[in-house]
Amino acid sequence: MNHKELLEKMLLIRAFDEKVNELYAEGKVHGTAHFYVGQEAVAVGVISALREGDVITSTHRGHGHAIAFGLDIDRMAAELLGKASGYCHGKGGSMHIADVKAGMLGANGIVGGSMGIACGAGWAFRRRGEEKVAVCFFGDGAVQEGIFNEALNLAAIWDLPVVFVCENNQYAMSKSVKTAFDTDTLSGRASGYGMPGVTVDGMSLLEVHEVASEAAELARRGGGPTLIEAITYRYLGHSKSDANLYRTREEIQQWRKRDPIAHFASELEKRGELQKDEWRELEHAARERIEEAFEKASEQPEPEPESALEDVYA
Ligand SMILES: Cc1ncc(C[n+]2csc(CCOP(=O)(O)OP(=O)(O)O)c2C)c(N)n1
Repeated sequence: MNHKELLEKMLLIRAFDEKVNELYAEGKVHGTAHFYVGQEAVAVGVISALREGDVITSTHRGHGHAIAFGLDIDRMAAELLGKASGYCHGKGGSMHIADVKAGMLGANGIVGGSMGIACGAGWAFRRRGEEKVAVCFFGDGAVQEGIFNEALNLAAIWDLPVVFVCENNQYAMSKSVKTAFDTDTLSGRASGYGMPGVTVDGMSLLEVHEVASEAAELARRGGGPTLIEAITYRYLGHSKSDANLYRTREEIQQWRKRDPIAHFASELEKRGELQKDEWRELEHAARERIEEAFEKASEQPEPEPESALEDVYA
């Protein structure tokens, strides 16, 4: 993908989650959802470093990972509206979007839950002798889960081709990383497992891409896992119901000034890869595409009541 296409991906992710946020407010989406707005450079920076056949595992905040991985926006929109043409036939919602065949091994409502899945995928690649990589996305809150220790240790001792990507968006619900950790970086934990750890500016797509490319290549060559910490920020609340009482408006404004999309667009303008303000047209096109997806989805049929027990067990 060229730089302009990467920018377009980030714009699509933003437009998608802004739209979902709006639809919630209108009572048109049920259940809950967690928005990726502000974090787009992480998903797009990491996933653009992958190759055909690589896989990812995602989180409760998974729309950005899914779109960056190339999932079908129409089917995602249909899932959010509870329609039969959605990824889970309208019965899973936001936190169960997956396309296992394509290599998107699933959003996950269990914080840290996908770390074991990523190790399993990495183990399968090793056993089959395939030069493929599993990327595992998770938040700063997940670093405090027991599975973090188990998964990172196993990945290290078995040299699994797994890239652990911690999206440090500064909060786990209302808990600030400043009070949850007494360390300068979360990537520092990597040394306890004997794997490389690196902290990167998660608002910079190019920096994320570079670090992720190195980690993926190391894993592909049999060099084992890496822990990447991407410093980022979620602009919107933890989920649809969040009054943002644990942080100030000023803090949000400060982070918005470092917006990953505006930052990357101006970088491309400087390089002459984009005309001045051309990204505003791309933004408009992304919004139109998302409007179209939700419009189409709203016309799709609901799942049949008889199908309620289908797809429940594997
Ligand atoms: C095992 C588990 N514990 C608690 C929860 C409730 N919960 C949902 S999201 C969340 C915060 C997760 O924070 P973080 O991992 O930093 O991700 P972020 O929401 O910031 O993207 C919690 C505690 C859960 N879903 N699963």
